[in-house]
Amino acid sequence: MEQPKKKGFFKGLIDKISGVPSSPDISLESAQEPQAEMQNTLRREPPEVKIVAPVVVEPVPPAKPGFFERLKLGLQKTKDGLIGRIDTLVLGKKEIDADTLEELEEILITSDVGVKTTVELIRRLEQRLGRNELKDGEALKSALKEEILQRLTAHHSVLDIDNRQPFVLLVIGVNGVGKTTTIGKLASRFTASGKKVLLAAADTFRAAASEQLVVWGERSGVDVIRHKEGADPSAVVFDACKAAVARNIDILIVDTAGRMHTKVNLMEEMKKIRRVIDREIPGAPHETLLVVDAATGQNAISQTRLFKEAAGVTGIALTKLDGTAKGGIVVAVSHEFALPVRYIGVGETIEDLRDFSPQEFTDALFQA
Ligand SMILES: Nc1nc2c(ncn2[C@@H]2O[C@H](COP(=O)(O)OP(=O)(O)OP(=O)(O)O)[C@@H](O)[C@H]2O)c(=O)[nH]1
Ligand SMILES: [Mg+2]
Repeated sequence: MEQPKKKGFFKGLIDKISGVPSSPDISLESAQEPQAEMQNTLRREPPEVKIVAPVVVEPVPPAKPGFFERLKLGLQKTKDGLIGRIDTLVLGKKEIDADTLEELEEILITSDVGVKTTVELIRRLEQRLGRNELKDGEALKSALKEEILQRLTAHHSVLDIDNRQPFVLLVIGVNGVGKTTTIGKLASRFTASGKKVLLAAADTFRAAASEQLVVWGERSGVDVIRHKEGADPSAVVFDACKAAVARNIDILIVDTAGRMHTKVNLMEEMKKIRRVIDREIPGAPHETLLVVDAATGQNAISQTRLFKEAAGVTGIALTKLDGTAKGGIVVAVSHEFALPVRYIGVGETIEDLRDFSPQEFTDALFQA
């Protein structure tokens, strides 16, 4: 028996719109149909096709700010503060002189660029002024940008997790700086890039801490090794290391309780955690990431100093830059402690945790 012919997509569409089923006319058989009828069919088609077009057009989504624009938005307060004040300082100035640099010094220090770094930056700018390189405000701004970029680049390196397996990332810092949130964001990013991630809830200080980590884990389908509230954090870490090896994990991220660098027992607990990790996975942790809240200004500097001495910090994550005008802290922390800033947080969403790039950071700050 002869099978009914299948209609093409296009013909089906025409039928739907015209309400008249198009016979299999425009096929080979239709060549034998009377000519007038065939012309009718052909005459009908073009306007119908025109009607079809708007139906298949997808609605245009509202434009989202691009990656770089988001960074600029996240740094807006610092742009307004630091760069805005520099703009006001040089506005309409015919020439840059020693007084201008003195005022700039004050702006940098009050924007938390740090005394040591500021003094060094101003010395360099004075030298440039002596060489007649700072003709106007724009020249001063671009010289400052260059000097800052140079210092940020000197200590910069991205975290390379590919050279060890499992790579162990230990995350430390005082209360509420954003450790758990940063870990959650990192877990999603590493998972999205195809890595096998495991989390260790070594903050056993309060039950809500491991719950919070589990919620983040669920978002990206990542397991969390956890014990009961009040358990020994070293025991959690021991289990997590065993599991990471057994499951062929790429990166194990260890969340710890917020601790003051001044509390001796908590710092001792940290050392014990490190010893256990090293015993289970020799050479680990491969990175000890200190999370600091950028909005805490000078406290961020003293925390970095003390944790670096006591806990073997190898990299920094600076969070909450979106909430402060004192983003100069990024320069201070990196330059004064010769530590790489690995990540910056410029908001609450996953995309707002950025790999730190000195070039991108200075561009975002200095660009209008
Ligand atoms: N605006 C903003 N908020 C952030 C950022 N990073 C973290 N936060 C917020 O900071 C708050 C504290 O974050 P947590 O991750 O719980 O901090 P923690 O260091 O783990 O805190 P403890 O476990 O209590 O020591 C949360 O409300 C986060 O959403 C950031 O980059 N920008
Ligand atoms: Mg936490």
